[in-house]
Amino acid sequence: MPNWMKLIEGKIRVAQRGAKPSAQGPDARIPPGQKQVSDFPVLDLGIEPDVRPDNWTLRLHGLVAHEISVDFRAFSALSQTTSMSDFHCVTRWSQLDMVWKGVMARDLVAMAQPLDTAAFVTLQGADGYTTNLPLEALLDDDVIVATRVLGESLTPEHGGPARLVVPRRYAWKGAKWLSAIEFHAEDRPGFWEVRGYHNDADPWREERFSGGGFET
Ligand SMILES: Nc1nc2c(c(=O)[nH]1)N[C@H]1C(S)=C(S)[C@@H](COP(=O)(O)O)O[C@H]1N2
Ligand SMILES: [Mo]
Repeated sequence: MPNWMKLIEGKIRVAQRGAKPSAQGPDARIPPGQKQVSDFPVLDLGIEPDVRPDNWTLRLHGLVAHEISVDFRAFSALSQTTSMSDFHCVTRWSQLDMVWKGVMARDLVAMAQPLDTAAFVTLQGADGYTTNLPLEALLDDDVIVATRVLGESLTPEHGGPARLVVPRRYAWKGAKWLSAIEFHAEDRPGFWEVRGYHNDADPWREERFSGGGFET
């Protein structure tokens, strides 16, 4: 069994048991069932792909009028935005006031010009990871393809050179080492979504797992 499979087995078991709804905590900025941290933990499949600024590219393809592929130099020449948001991981930690810098996802989408039939996207990481979103969610004004966080370049373990950040969803929707955004007419559940994680992943509605079962 490959190493990454062992690493995720426990998380799959938890997803299949489901989670009891939690009470809202005292801090209105912390979603139910979450605890505040400040050490920005690392969470992934345990596969760190060999992507660096000199070999990274991001491709937008599928149901688009203009397929595009940008390398790090071209990406850095696009209009850069700084965006502050809170980061909520389904494993129950939240880190507030993350400051991300990069290109708004909606600016990249505008370059590719999705067809009218495009309604969902797959976000692909260079480690083989995938996750899915409605196209609409990618267009929110806080969704960013980030190359920097808290004033530093993104480290490889946090998805550098570039990763997606989707503040209104649990953090698994933000693919690290973002390598492609594919546009589809139909929704295609990603790596965790096919393994029992909730398709929508709204931390405020505590959409952790899709099964109705409760954690024991
Ligand atoms: N490519 C890729 N992106 C990924 C993951 C992964 O395994 N591979 N893990 C996701 C999960 S489960 C979480 S909680 C966040 C964690 O981001 P961090 O390691 O920067 O804290 O990345 C998400 N993006
Ligand atoms: Mo996660």
